[in-house]
Amino acid sequence: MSDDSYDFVVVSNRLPVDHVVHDDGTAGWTQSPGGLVTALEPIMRSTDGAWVGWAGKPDLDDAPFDSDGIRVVPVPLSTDDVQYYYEGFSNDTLWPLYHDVIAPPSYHRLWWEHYSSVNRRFADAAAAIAAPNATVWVQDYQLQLVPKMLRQQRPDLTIGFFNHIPFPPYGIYSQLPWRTQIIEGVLGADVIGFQRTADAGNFARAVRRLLPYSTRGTTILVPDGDGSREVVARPFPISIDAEAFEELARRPEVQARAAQIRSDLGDPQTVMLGVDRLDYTKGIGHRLKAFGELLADGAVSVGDVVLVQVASPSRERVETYRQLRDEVELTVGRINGDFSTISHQAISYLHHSFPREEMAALFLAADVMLVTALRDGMNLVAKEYVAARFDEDGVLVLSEFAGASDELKTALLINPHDIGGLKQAIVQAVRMPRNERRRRMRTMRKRVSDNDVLHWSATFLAALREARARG
Ligand code: GDG
Repeated sequence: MSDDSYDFVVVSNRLPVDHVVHDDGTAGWTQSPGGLVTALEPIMRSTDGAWVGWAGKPDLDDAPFDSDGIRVVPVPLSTDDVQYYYEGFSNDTLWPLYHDVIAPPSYHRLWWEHYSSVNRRFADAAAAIAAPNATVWVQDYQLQLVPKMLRQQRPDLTIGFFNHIPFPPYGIYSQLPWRTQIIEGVLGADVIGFQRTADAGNFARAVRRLLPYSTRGTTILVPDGDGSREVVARPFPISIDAEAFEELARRPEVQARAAQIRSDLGDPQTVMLGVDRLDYTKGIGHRLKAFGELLADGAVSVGDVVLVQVASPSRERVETYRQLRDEVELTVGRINGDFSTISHQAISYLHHSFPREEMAALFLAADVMLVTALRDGMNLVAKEYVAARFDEDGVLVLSEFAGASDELKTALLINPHDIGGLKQAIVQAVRMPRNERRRRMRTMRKRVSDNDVLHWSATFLAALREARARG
């Protein structure tokens, strides 16, 4: 290892730090501690790690620097790159396509050109700092060409790729004009991780349809020189730092805040909660429809029940997201107009982001958590709710289209398209006896605590070590 090369390199679209400009005009960096940072921090520190990614604003060109024991290597993006690679190809082509075309994907050759050239820059940046025989872990759908580009430059590296979002069935995936290039890009990795068994299966089927490679179980044989290379493609369901989340929820000030939230809401019998990025994959409209109908039917009534919906702002420069915001806010306004009283609102709608402490307090305050995604890689909110409930109370209503439903089987599992079924589940949740709530929550808590995010990263990295040992 030299001063400027690293044995473990993570490559992701966004860096684990945010670029900020202070009031006095000077610029700096703040930590943005997401789940990925928590998962990778220990290994980053113990193995001399570097993180390659974008700082989140266009036209910055900062030199690499050290942040809390991690080497941070910014990849600059121009305004055009942000528009075409990030907002365009990543968020308006791949995101809707990979989420079962819930919204129509746009296909533009100019966007693809930027996607390829930006992926090339990420690969070059990683290749330049990886030590001989280093391990490089590439994250997510924005960077699917990076594994192959890296391998071409640096065959000595062990390369992992993890897809945080679903991988769609071939009938949908095959729409993509660049479907073969993307598959070949990902196959540059030694280990390819997905959230669910179904995603790994869809990927293997796409490989078989598009390329003459043989697959055996979770192994794909990719031609390499005169022979072939074994690529493993299998599920590694991501998770959260469950212990830290529980610790947060146990803090006296967070518990006091939870009680305050309930009292501010007028001490209803039932607080229901939704927490989502404002994204069309999250099924917010379906949830509102079911709740509105329950109010209209008289199955639940304002004063007894309130729905708190946190919709954190997301991708506001993409037109589909602007339309979604309009639709959601129109529906919330209609339901509140029809059912709220002077003293009680039907829906408390919050279009902001909150600190983690406030999230934990909301989870503690909520009798029923509604996760009604139409398609979701995992859904960490569901796991956070479970981790926060050290009191073994609370009911999780969970879409079977979220990856989390593979593990959280004692949630009330629903099909969000079946509004009748969703309404029944909400009523069941509201009426569920305490011992049934406890029994279901206990089982889910054990699962989330046994399979936390450290388990996730350790399992993936062990698979990478096995790949390296195979040679
Ligand atoms: C993608 C995949 C997969 C949300 N609002 C606030 C806030 N959040 C936090 C939540 C949670 C995270 O953001 C959202 O994670 P999700 O998993 O629910 O969803 P995506 O953002 O779509 O994530 C998803 C994930 O990647 C990981 O692989 O599970 O399927 O789509 O942690 O708590 N946090 C704070 N304030 C907010 O207002 N502090």
